Amino acid sequence: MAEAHENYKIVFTGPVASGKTTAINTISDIPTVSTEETATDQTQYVKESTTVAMDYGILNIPSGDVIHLYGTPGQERFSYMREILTEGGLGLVLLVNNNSPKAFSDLDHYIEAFQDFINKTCLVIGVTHMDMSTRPTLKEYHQHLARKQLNCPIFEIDARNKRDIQILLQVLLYSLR
Ligand SMILES: Nc1nc2c(ncn2[C@@H]2O[C@H](COP(=O)(O)OP(=O)(O)O)[C@@H](O)[C@H]2O)c(=O)[nH]1
Ligand SMILES: [Mg+2]
Repeated sequence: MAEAHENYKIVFTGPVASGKTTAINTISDIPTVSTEETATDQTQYVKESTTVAMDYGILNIPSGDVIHLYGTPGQERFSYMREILTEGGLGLVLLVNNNSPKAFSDLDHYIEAFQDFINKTCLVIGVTHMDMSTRPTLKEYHQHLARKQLNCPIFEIDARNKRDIQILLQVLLYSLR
């Protein structure tokens, strides 16, 4: 009889243009489901289209287990989706865009919004767009998190780079053990 394989779920979150859709596309073994729609609120000034509902992809890992990848919607008016998307999730990948003047306040906002889920599971942070803006540095992120008594893995990543996303997910899975 075939061995039963597990299904896991990991949630990607972060502000608009932090790389959630790209990260899930980069790593997924199936064509991703992404519900993009022309933005109607203030995000239209940032990007022409944005994810209104969620992103979804699948990652098959060598053990035969399957990781389901969910990206949260960027816009605040879809915040009710958080509860649904995090239900039964293993952990949270929080992406922040270093090429944004709001990088730290975005970080704080998402940590607070997902506080209950983070307390129950675990968190890794990926800082994107460091090729476009080198400040804040990773050290400054660590100092910022330390002031909030938060100690979690944080990496410089490019959401278009498969290896970078693999490392983030591996660290998340290791911190669960
Ligand atoms: N230069 C650069 N572009 C990136 C990086 N990560 C993602 N992007 C690009 O940033 C844009 C926004 O990413 P997207 O996945 O749509 O963001 P989302 O709104 O969080 O889903 C896309 O054009 C990505 O290719 C990065 O580290 N550096
Ligand atoms: Mg998106």
